[in-house]
Formats: sequence, C-alpha cells, structure tokens
Amino acid sequence: MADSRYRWALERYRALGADTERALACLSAKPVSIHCWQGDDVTGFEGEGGGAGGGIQTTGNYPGRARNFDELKADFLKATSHIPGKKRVNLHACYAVFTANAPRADRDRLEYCHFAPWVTFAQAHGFGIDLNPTCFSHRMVRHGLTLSSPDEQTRRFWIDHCKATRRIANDIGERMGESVLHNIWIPDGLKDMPSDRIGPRLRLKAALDEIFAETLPRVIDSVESKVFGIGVESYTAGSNEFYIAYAASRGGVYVLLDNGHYHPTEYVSDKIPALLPFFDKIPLHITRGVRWDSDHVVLYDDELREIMTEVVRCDALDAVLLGLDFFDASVNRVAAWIIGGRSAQKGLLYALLTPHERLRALQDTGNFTEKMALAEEVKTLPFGDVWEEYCRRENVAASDTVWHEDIKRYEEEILKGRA
Ligand code: RNT
Ligand code: ZN
Repeated sequence: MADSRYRWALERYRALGADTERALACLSAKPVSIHCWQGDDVTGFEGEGGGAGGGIQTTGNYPGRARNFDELKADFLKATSHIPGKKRVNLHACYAVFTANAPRADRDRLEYCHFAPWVTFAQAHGFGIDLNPTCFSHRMVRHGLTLSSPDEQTRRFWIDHCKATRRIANDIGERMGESVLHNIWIPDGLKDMPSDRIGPRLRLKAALDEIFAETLPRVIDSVESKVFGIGVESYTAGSNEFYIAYAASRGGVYVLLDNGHYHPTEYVSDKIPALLPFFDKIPLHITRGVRWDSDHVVLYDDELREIMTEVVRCDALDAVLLGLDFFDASVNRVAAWIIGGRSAQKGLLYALLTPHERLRALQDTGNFTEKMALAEEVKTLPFGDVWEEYCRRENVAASDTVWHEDIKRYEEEILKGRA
C-alpha cells in the first residue's frame, strides 16, 4: 500500500521533471549539524549559573532540562533516533567535559582533552562534530563586550578563548578525519546610542586577525553577524556589512548566515545566491525568528523551503553547511529537537523534489505565467508519500504523532525525574 503510493508519487513527480529517487539519495547523504544547546537552554557544564546571555534568551520552564553530560547525551540520542538523515553534533565551548583526566579550566585555557568525551560519543554513533567558542554568559563579558572591548585584559581573554577553541576544533578534525566548522558569534553591542561606532569594529577586526593567524587545516572558519539583541538594541559591532567585508578580504573565512539575524524583510534565501559567486562555502544557522531573533523551533514553513530551494537550485549542496540554531524551553526539549530536525529534512526534500530546470527555463524565456502555474502545481504534489518512503528507508517513524508517543513515554520515565 505504502509502496504503491510511493510508486504513484514517483510518477507524478517524474511527469513534472523531478526525480524522487535522486532526491532521496541526496537527502540521506547531506549532513545537518544539530546544536547540542536545545537540550539544556544553552546552559553548558560550567555550573556557574550559565544560561543564555548577551542578547539571546531561552524562554519557558518546561520540566526536564538536561543537567549534565550524561543527560544531554541521552536526550540527544533520543532526539536523533527520530530524525532521519546524516547528523553532526554542534557543540559550544561551554559544553567542555571536566573529569579527573581533564581538570576544570577557564575558557581561555580549554584543551582537546575537555572535548575528547564528545569525540568518543560522536564516533560511537556516526556523528560529525562542529565547535563554537562561547563568548557569552561569562564573567569576562564586560559591559556586554568581548572581542571588541576597549579593555585590553577582556579582549585578551576572548582572543585566547577563540584561539583555544580553534585548536580544539582542529584536533577534533584530526581525530575524526574531517573538517570541523568553527563559528564565532559575539554579543558585542550597545543598548543605547553609541558615541563611537568604529572603535569597537577596529578592535574586533584586529582581534579576528590575531585569532585567524594560525593555519589550521581541519578548521572551516566562519563569523556570524547579527542586527540586534535584547539589551543591545542600538548597535552591534559584528554587523552584516562588517563581517561580509571582513570575510571577503581575508581568504578562508566565511560568513555564517543565521536567518534570525536580519531585518524582517531581508531573507537568507536571497543572501545565499548573492554570496555564492564570491564564497565557496556558506554555513547556515537555520532558525525561526518570530518578530525578533527569538530562536523558535524550526518548522516546515515557507522561508525554510525557500532557503533549501536556493541551496538545491544553486547546486550548492556541497558548499552550504546546514546547521540548526534554536532553543525553546516552553515545550518538551527533545520533541523540539525532533521537530526542528525533521522540518529541516522535509524542507530539503521539498527543494530536491522541485523541477528546477523547467522552472529556470521558463524564467529565462520570459514565460512567467507558465512558471507561476507550474510552481503552484508543485506545491500540491504528493510530497507526503515521498517523505513517508524516506522515513521508511531511514528507519524512523513517518508520522509525527507516532514518534511523539515515544517522547511522551520518555518524558514520563526520564524527564519528569529531573528536578
Ligand atoms: C546568537 C547566535 C548564536 C547562538 C548560538 C548559541 O544570536 O545565533 O549562533 O544562538 O551560538
Ligand atoms: Zn546563530
């Protein structure tokens, strides 16, 4: 029955110029980097209060937050067991694991040993790893500033932190035999009208030059801009223009696009093809901003489909590094991970099932009416049947209400026991 529905869907797509078998093969081969921080509200393992800070905020108090490495690993595995496709674990420096063999160290002194347990975990489950320095939620964030601070000691601490995490990323890459994305996002900005806009940027530029001075073959470097955050409404040192110019003028540094980080009428789907002529890599943070950079759970919505569509029709599946970035504490955190992860997969599948060649030809020949008609027809093709077939092949439940039963059990048996 399911099989005959897929056969029928395959024919329908083929008739319009899309190859479902090719789409399924591409989808299962493309990794998505899944952020570890959805599991514990961006708290980490340093045990100093933690939590998101510097313009980012987790809201909600749903029970069951992971409180340590073991709980976070268990929740991550539970979540990924319901997400089809290839996965990477995206880590932040504040998730360093302190043990007798890897004693507690401040962020400027972190070493590979603090992340070795994550490598063991990732290798045991076939995940890749990415790593971010954590330039927020720490006593050395002074007046909301890190790499752009006018205070020499503050700047030095954060430069040393980023240098340390880049080296760790390289070591992880060496162990795992692959590249590791090292993405720098800093919260630096001002709540109120600046009296100096260029000073922080000049200091940030010099700090980045120092951080990137060391050549590390396994590291893919990126910088992530932002427009504003809560408490930093008036000025952001690491703005879009600043980082694009920075990356373009320094070979080997890329700009990471987070779709929550722009003015509401700007779209990352349009930025991807604007940057691709100049950059051979574009890392993404896929998120869902509601009115601001709220980091709501990613859903299978229009902009997600449009972002994925650009990745596919620009033939940029290798160039674009897909990563998720959201943190919602108002719903079951494990379910949030699953819904966001599955949505990303659905969005990419939708893009892979779109007859881009035909649509492009219609645009190029000025056949705008037919383009509109075809694009509308694509929207109601039997997408669900192809999704179900993909889930069957990937050994995960196709139905969202079915995997949710498992998560309800997990909540009763495991999450509710956490204070
Ligand atoms: C903040 C950025 C950044 C963080 C994570 C935790 O606005 O999006 O990527 O969300 O690094
Ligand atoms: Zn982000």
